[in-house]
Amino acid sequence: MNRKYLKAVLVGFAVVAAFVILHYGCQESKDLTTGDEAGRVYVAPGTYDEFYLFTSGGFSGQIGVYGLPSGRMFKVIPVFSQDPEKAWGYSEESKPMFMTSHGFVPWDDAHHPKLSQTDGIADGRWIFINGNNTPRVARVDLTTFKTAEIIEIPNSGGNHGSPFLTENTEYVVASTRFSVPIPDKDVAISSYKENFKGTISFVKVAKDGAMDVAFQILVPGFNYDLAHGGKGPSHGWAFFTSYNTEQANTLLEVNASQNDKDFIAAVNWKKAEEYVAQGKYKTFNTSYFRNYFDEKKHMAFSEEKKTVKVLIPEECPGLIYYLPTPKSPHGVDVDPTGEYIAAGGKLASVIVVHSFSKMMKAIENKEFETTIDGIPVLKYESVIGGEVNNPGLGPLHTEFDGNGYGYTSSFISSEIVKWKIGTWEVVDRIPAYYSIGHLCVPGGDTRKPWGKYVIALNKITKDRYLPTGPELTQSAQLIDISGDKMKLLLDFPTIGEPHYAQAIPADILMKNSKKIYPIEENQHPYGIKAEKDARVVREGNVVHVYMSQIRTHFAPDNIEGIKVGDKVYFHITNLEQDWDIPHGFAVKGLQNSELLIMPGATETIVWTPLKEGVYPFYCTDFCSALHQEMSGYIRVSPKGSNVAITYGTGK
Ligand code: RUQ
Ligand code: CUA
Repeated sequence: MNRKYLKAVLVGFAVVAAFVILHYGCQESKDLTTGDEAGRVYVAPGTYDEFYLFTSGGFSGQIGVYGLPSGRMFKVIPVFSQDPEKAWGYSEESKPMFMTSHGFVPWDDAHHPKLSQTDGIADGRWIFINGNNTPRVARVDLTTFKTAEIIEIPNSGGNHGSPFLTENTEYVVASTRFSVPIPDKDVAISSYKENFKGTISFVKVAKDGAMDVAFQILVPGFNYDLAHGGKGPSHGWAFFTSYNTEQANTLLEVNASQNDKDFIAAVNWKKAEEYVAQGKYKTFNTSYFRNYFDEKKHMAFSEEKKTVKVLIPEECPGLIYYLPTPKSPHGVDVDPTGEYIAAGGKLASVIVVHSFSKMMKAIENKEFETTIDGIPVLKYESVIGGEVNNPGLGPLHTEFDGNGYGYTSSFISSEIVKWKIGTWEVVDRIPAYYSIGHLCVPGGDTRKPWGKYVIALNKITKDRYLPTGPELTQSAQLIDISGDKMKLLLDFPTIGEPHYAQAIPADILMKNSKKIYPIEENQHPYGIKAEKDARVVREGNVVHVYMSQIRTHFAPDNIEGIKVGDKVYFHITNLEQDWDIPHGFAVKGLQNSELLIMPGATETIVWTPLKEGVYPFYCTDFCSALHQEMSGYIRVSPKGSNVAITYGTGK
């Protein structure tokens, strides 16, 4: 090695060492400004370098999990769509998660991931996401990165303005994108104005995460688009944008773009709670499903609910107000202080920012323009806090950095515009490639954003990536916001359409990540705790196979006595108790999907053999050096045959 080279290496080491010392030195001086009994703490901006990014899959129905700043994808969490890789929606245990009042619905359009909060700060317990098409809200457990619950929203025509939260995750909100007859009935579409209504729903979230529709508010038949909960002084309120206040039912692109201003609905949900407690609601008969996954039984359960409490604004004064907002507003975003409510008017030439304190004064002084179906419309001049001029064309969504700035995505001019809260001046702008929809600052819609980055979530990527046929990837872009000027760092493609995304420091989730399911806690009725309990039981033409897996064999791995047309249930328990040792299962001709069973879990797949013969089965996940040996045979005999059930391993 020559001297010059050695010197370069030594200098390199010194730089790395200095970085490590600085890096970890600064991690130690974490500013713990708030905490709770579960040990969740908020750590000040700038302290964290690594984040998890959760993106919505849009029409894929799932959630993508990425690391920041690398932009590398770690996982797709199956939520609303069947996923044969994980048997989600194919295994007997997971099928109930897809139950709705319309039957088994194995797909949805997922738009807005939203991290649970304590005290207005993301706490890392769960992430929620809405299903837009067959109105639903899902809750994903962030210890397992697995969908834990899906609840259907009744009396809704499409759940877009969802699942935004109140400050302590008291409620998940859901507002209907499309107004419909409520309760739904067979009427002429042209009777829209007299028959169609909207609803704004509040879904209670219990301490353990269980969801239940607490109440709904019946609102005029507009299109309700997005939402955000208040925080700090505005805690107790939630805000919902609406468009199509024209109440058009055809050619909306023209007919719903007539009015100069539409509305943000401000809902006083604490007041709503009082009205509910006083019994001032109507009980509507309906049907909706709540599905949840039991981690001990390793299976999902479905329950149908039949009634819902509905509040009527006319009968509940003070419950809801309209803030006039130009023009066909889309996003509604509340700044970290809770005072400012920014609206993204798709067709507006300014970003309108309402003031919460002015709104409260205007309510007190009854500064109303008019009243619609019992909902007072406040005077625009009375509630306006500021207008950001020259915000780009087609402003949609705003996130905040916690340092006094808002960042707004502008779809048509394809850029992010940075503006100062209070002076409302635009201080910086950066192009996005191309046609940005949502954007995300880690914690950027909470009381204490972590700042550092803004992630642009783009709809179109023409010429940015290699062509892949008629459809090109969607993408995200990572932009550094730690200085005065925004700096583009990285592009990365995303799975599905990233409508919205949320990010949280890696440290908060990492330490809670579950490694295995303890086998002694496995309460699956068809699970087994040891290989000696493996067996095959015939009940008429139904056969239950109680099977185990451990490196590197199945028990049993030879099965005879199965007959053509039998309904064979493979109940497979993975006996491993080591992190990251799932085993798979697939048998030739299996008509649905593989199983991928986590350590300590039991899963079931059903198979109906249609032809006699000998069927190999095997493990699909490369689990050890002898993975290829992890296999077996099933003998299938003709329908009337008298081959007895026999089974075993190593005999
Ligand atoms: S939307 S691009 Cu579904 Cu949230 Cu605004
Ligand atoms: Cu088990 Cu491969």
